[in-house]
Amino acid sequence: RQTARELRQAVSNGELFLEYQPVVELQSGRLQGVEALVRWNHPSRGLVMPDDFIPLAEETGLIVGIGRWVLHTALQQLAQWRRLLPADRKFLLRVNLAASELQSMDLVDFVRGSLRKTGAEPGELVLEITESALLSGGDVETYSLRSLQALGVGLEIDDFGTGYSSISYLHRLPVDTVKVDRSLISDMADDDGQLRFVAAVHNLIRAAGMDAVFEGIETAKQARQLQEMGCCCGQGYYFSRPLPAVQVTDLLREGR
Ligand code: G
Ligand code: G
Ligand code: MN
Ligand code: NA
Repeated sequence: RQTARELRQAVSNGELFLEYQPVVELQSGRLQGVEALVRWNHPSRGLVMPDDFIPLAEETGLIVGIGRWVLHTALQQLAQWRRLLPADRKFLLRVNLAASELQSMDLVDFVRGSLRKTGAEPGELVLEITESALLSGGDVETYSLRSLQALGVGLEIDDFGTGYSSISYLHRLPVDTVKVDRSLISDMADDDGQLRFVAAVHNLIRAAGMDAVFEGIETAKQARQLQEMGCCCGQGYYFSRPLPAVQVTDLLREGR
């Protein structure tokens, strides 16, 4: 088990790195963008995945520094990809935001500063926030969300369907898109009831004025079913695992 001291050093020692998982447009098969996912290259234990250190980072408050490193590093990478892409090509960078990052008073200033320094447009950035973080929001969180929206940054509910998923909140939350949790689609391919349920969830999201991204797509059949529902975008091992930045660069060079 990792200690707080090790995790604190991980940031300053440069032991964290990012991978990027493609988000694919289901109709065209092209990349709509990528989600940045942090990993820890531990000096003795080797690769440590976020599920094994993000909870500790949240408990200790280290998540704020880690989150800023992630955001700035990913935006710098986006600026490099931007140089390869035609000016009119839409390409979105998704970054996960932990609940406690939203509570930080200067989050919005940091995001604004990081966008300016890297030259990224606010509309190229989407921040993924879990339902529970969105719903537990106090004044600071609400202020942060409204300010980020005013800045032009996209906001997305992450892991939709795993928290309370209160339908009454869906159309009131200040978010633009919904990332539906992979547990919702896992049985869809061989369960008609589940397939109808997923279609209903998609309709609900559309009725709330938002777009849905489905994650955890592992088979061609799931991808086709979601495409036939008219879903915009998806993410999952069927399309690609999380990749090192250079491999995303290769995909973009190939015109994907
Ligand atoms: O990369 P992987 O699929 O193992 O990610 C597991 C979990 O860790 C996911 O829920 C993801 O949201 C979270 N996670 C990955 N990178 C980050 C990050 O940079 N910040 C935060 N807050 N969570 C992350
Ligand atoms: O919670 P969040 O959506 O941020 O986390 C994304 C996590 O989901 C990452 O850990 C990523 O490795 C994982 N993931 C991405 N695609 C798939 C998939 O198709 N199947 C499964 N089981 N996990 C996936
Ligand atoms: Mn996510
Ligand atoms: Na998710």
